[in-house]
Amino acid sequence: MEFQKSPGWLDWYAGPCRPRFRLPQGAVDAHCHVFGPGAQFPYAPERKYTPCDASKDQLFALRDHLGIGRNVIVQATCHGSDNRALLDALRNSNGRARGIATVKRGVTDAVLQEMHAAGVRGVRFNFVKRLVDFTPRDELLEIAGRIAPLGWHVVIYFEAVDLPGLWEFFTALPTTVVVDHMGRPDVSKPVGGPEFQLFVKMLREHPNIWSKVTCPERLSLSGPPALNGERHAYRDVVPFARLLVETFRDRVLWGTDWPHPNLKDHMPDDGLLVDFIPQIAATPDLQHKLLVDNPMRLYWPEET
Ligand code: 0GY
Repeated sequence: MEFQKSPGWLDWYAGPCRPRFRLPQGAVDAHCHVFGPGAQFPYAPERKYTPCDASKDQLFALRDHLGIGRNVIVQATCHGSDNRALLDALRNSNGRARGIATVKRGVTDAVLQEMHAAGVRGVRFNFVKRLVDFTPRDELLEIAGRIAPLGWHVVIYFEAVDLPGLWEFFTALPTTVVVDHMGRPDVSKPVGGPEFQLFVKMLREHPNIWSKVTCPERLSLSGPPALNGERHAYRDVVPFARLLVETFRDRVLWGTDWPHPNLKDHMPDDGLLVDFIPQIAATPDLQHKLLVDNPMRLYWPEET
């Protein structure tokens, strides 16, 4: 099948620099995706965007180029609940990738078991309205109840303004819960203001909730260095990520978000995203927890 990518969509950047920051041995990219290729793994009819292809081989090449050890591949909404591209990537990773799937109510135990064998360790619930249609809460709770006995967790994606209405649902989930992209704060608002502090309160009061400190390129208003002439990229995101890394040091994860879906103003150089890490995790100890200890405990507990 031929797919035409959505207008304005930027392709991922094929010439990333080699990072100056030396990642610790075995660092995990805990948030990335594969897209298709559409000819082999068609995009879902219900998708809200059509991406450019981004194959498992291209992801694994980036992993090796950046000095990353392992990946956690997150099912992207353009594939709906058809997890074939994800499973294919996991099965071809030599055990160096785990996955987060999207499933529907009624998924059979046999399918869940098959996914577990391939390396799936969680499901994603998406509340970002431009990406997905609404799914009733009782359906999500039913899915959470089904995956909990497998030791899987729930990944949630939402925007900061929607947290008050979602709070009760999130804090009632029976599993470990991992929040994508710091709950998408509006970084033009103060880090100590009510919006981000509500998110911090949720983590403080609920030790089963973790956060990815990902996507400075998506959240930033100050932008990358080439646009604003500053030495450091994504300066306005730093205080948010840093606060989480320092306060919840055992519950934070880092990832590239490659191939960076839905970016329309600039596409980051993934090498520079690696160089961003010391700004948000300033000591070798914090870096090791963020990049190795935490993701290994969550995704490869048998090796820790
Ligand atoms: C991300 C962010 C986005 C997209 C998706 O599954 C997706 O389509 O997650 C976004 O558009 O903000 O995590 O990749």
